[in-house]
Amino acid sequence: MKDFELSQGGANHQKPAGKDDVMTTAQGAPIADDQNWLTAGPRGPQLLEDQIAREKIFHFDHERIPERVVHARGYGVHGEFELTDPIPEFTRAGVLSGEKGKKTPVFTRFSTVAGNKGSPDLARDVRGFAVKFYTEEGNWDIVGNNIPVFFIQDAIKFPDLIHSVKPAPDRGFPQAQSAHDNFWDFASLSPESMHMIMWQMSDRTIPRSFRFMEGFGVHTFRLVNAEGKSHFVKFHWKPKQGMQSVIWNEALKINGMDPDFHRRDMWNAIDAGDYPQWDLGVQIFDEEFAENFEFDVLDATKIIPEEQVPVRIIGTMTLNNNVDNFFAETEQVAFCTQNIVPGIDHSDDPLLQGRNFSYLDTQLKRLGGPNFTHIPINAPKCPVRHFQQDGHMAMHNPKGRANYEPNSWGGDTGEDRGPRACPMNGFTSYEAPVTGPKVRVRSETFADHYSQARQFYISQTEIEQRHIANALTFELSKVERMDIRKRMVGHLRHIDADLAQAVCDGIGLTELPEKVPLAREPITDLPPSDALSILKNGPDSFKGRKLGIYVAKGGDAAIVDALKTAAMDAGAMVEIIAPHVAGAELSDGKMIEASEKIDGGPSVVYDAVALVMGEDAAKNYADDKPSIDFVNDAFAHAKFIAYVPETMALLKGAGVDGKIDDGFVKLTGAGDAKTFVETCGKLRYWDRMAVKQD
Ligand code: HDE
Repeated sequence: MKDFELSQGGANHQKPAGKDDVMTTAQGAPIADDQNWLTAGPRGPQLLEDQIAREKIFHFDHERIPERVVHARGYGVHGEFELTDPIPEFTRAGVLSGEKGKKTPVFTRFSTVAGNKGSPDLARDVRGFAVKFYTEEGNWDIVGNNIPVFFIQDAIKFPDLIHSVKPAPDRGFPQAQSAHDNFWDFASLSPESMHMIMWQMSDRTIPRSFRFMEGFGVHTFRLVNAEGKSHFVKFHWKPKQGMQSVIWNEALKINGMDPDFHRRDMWNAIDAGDYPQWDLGVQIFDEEFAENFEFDVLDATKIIPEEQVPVRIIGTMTLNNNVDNFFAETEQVAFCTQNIVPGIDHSDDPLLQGRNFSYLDTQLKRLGGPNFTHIPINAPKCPVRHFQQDGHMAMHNPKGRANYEPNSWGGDTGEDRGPRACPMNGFTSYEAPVTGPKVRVRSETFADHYSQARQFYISQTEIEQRHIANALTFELSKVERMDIRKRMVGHLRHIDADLAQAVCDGIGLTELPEKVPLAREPITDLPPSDALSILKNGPDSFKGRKLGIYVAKGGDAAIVDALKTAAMDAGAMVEIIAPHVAGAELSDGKMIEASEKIDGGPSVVYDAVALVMGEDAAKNYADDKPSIDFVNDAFAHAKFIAYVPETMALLKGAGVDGKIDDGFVKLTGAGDAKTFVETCGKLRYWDRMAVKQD
């Protein structure tokens, strides 16, 4: 190759364009050289005349659109919803009342709330769970979260809540964290947030995967049937994969190791054909129940326990298709709570009503104009007919003269006269009576802030309760102002005395602070609800989970093989980790390829681990820090660990040789591999944590 060619910036070394792949400008003009700006002489100034370079840079300069003001970091996936138990008696919406087996395409976007677009996936945060159903009667969005309640009761408080949790305006940090003064200042001055705080401090906010979390519509909505009769409804998504979370110490390490942990997990699962599924459940109740319920069903800081109104499963969502283009789909998708279809209606929940304004408004800013429904990801898959016209980027433009109604163009058909409203099939609002003076007050029925916070706490297993206490201790220890810390403990005293004491001790207060004044005396004898615990709703198999096998020279090839087979038979994924990226030579003299070098494949990214290496190799890595961390972390995070006896030196190096408990499985032959994978179905050996605090 001549020096001259090398100096052409690479363009000339590529295979030349064929007949059908000639690069063009956005105006369609063919390009001869896209790698060198036109200059006056080889060393002279660049010429502004170069329309090709200018167009390329111009477009690049405008690649970004404003990120979402909340839920900026998200990940979207396509799928379908199958109706398994139609409910025409409650709603006329075809998506829920059509034939059994009816399928509706969906697009689902999971997200974190507080962090910016580039923040790590495992921030302690609420997860967004937004589903767009492309129904035959228009788009219906359930814009929900993975927690069934919210911090505030009135939408007017939302900017304050979000300002408080986002980076402080003067210093611009902390990013994607609630562990700071501003957030806890706001929360401790907003007693209504206490129920949500319990959920937020639980392991719900550090899910192992989007695949392993629940989703909730949060608000009470209405279902309206063909006769116009209305019932209230709450929507639930229940993961068929079971629920699972990580431990806080794991979350911190995963964020460093793989900030894309959740999106990678989703992409890989779908790519591998392991499609995650959620059942759609509804809690349906009438006005009479609403009137007799202990709390106001319009208050989004309250749940309706499943024991009181069972969740009826009516369909299943399967996510089975990754996006083709992240920007076009995940970034441009525009969810709106006001996207409902005939048969579904809003309630008067003051949080929902405010959202109905906010979502449409925010899309205008983010997507640049009123025609964002023309973008394919937002476009309904049913016919769209109206007289709206023009505006930025109008893609679908009507033909003909009629662009208003009433009009007398054309005959009786829509062809020339355009569309007409349809009183029979069109959307009609439920005629809920409205009375009362115009007031700016919070309803008295919203005044109890602690009863369900307590109910949530007492519904947790001991280990989960400890995690809540630890999370509160961690977060409040990052709060510098003592009065804020104390105020928070003053709230906790209304929730649970032991919890308040544990946090009080944890953050080093010498005496329990005063209880904060109550707006209403809480109910202290609400029964626990098993549905609120993650551990009581985990899976009972290792399906969809990931086994990491750390191999090194001389590892028993038959055992590695048996582990792989057993894990794959159970529907789990397997990754091989080795000291070198090239892999390792096993006992059969053959090289096994590694997916990760030990430094890049710490045990925190696996659900269970196995150690298979020869005796010399184990001795060799017994003082290797990444190898020690691999074992140590797996042990500390209560993971199941399989090991061949030859790895004893490594276990010793990691200081766990004297602590072998029932969470360890010794692999003496290929048969033990199956036992190990079956044991892994429990996901963690929690007893280890009962002895030792994490
Ligand atoms: Fe949102 N929220 N929100 N929110 N929200 C947005 O809309 C807002 C609330 C939720 O993947 C924004 O398109 C207000 C509750 C999800 O694209 C914005 C209030 C719940 C997503 C907005 C709330 C949610 C958003 C920002 C107080 C659970 C991401 C960008 C009443 C039920 C959707 C956007 C996606 C996004 C406003 C409270 C869930 C600004 C005013 C409660 C999952 O419009």
